[in-house]
Amino acid sequence: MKKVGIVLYPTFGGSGVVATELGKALARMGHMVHFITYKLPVKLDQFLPNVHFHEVRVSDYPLFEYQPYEFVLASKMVDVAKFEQLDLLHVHYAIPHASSAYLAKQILEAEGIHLPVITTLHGTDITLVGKDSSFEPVITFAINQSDAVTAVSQSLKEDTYSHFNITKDIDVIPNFICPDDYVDCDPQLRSQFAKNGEKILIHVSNFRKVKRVEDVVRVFSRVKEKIPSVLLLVGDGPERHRIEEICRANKNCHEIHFIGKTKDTEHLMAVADLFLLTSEFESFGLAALESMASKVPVISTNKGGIPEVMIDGVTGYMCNVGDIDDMTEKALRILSDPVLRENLRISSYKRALDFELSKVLPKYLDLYNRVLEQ
Ligand code: GMT
Repeated sequence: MKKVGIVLYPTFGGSGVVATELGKALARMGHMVHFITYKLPVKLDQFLPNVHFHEVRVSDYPLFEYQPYEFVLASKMVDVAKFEQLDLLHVHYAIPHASSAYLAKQILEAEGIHLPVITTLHGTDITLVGKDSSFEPVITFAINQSDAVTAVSQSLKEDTYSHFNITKDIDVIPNFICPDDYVDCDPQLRSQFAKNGEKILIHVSNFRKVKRVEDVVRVFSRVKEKIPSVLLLVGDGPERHRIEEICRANKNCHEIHFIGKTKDTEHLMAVADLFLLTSEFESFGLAALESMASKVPVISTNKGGIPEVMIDGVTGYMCNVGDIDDMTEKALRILSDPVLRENLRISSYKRALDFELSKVLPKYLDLYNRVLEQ
């Protein structure tokens, strides 16, 4: 039995979901898991044996214009590591978790306690935030000082080496799904959205610019000219208001449902005929994998790690970023051909099973053992 600290973002992002599900799986195996972050993680919504949550509380001292979260986090890591006698600390997302972990490790070292640190890179920590040169020295240092580093795709591994001066080996451990979490289509729920038998397109994201949600709306607008359809937009974020304004201006709000944030994306995905992932870039594209696990084919872009998850013509189709014509043509092809759609549904699910938890978890456990033997 190992005692593992997991540091993560508790919000609706893929990195938080993966970190939480990993911790839950470790706890089910009998390991003692300690989640450390500033809010209860979205997917940690019920009591589970062997799971503990340690909230990082930043005091609101008026002198600080910016609250020193990194230091409070490092102090919490030290506290939990000492009193729960952690064997290792696994941090998800480099900024600021890897640098706070380095600080915690040094503090513990000074007290004669050795705490190995594993950093998992998820994507935007490297590709967007990480490329901001003001972060660069800290990220490079923190990654190089980690006892082990993983990336969620080969593409992200290569990006990390090309953007930063990394001397450490990076293991690629892909994201995963828990097949039991996915459900079949609920006809009643489906008919709530598709009252007259329309086709259902869906997009799930945090509505950041990188997701190009406007492309989703543009593809949908062209699809519905040919095939009666509705669009479910699930999630929330900086771009949502602008997208809502576009839909209002186009007067198609009655066909586009803004669902907002929900913990239960599985039931919504299961009612859809097609998932659209129009991102400028994805280090992995967990949303595409989740859709495939729901037996819903995907039209995605072909950037970053997406081609490591999607198989063109098998799980849906991949298109160039911003190629609305191609995305529309492929969407119409899928929506108008029930035999093709059924084949894609079956093969998407089959492909998703390549990433099931039972195949990915041993890779993390091997890494934990390796780090503990060092
Ligand atoms: O971009 C997001 O949706 C959030 C971000 C995160 O850290 O939660 O997602 C990144 O990590 C996910 C989990 O590993 C990947 O599936 C996403 O592809 C990646 N996002 C980007 O690269 C834009």
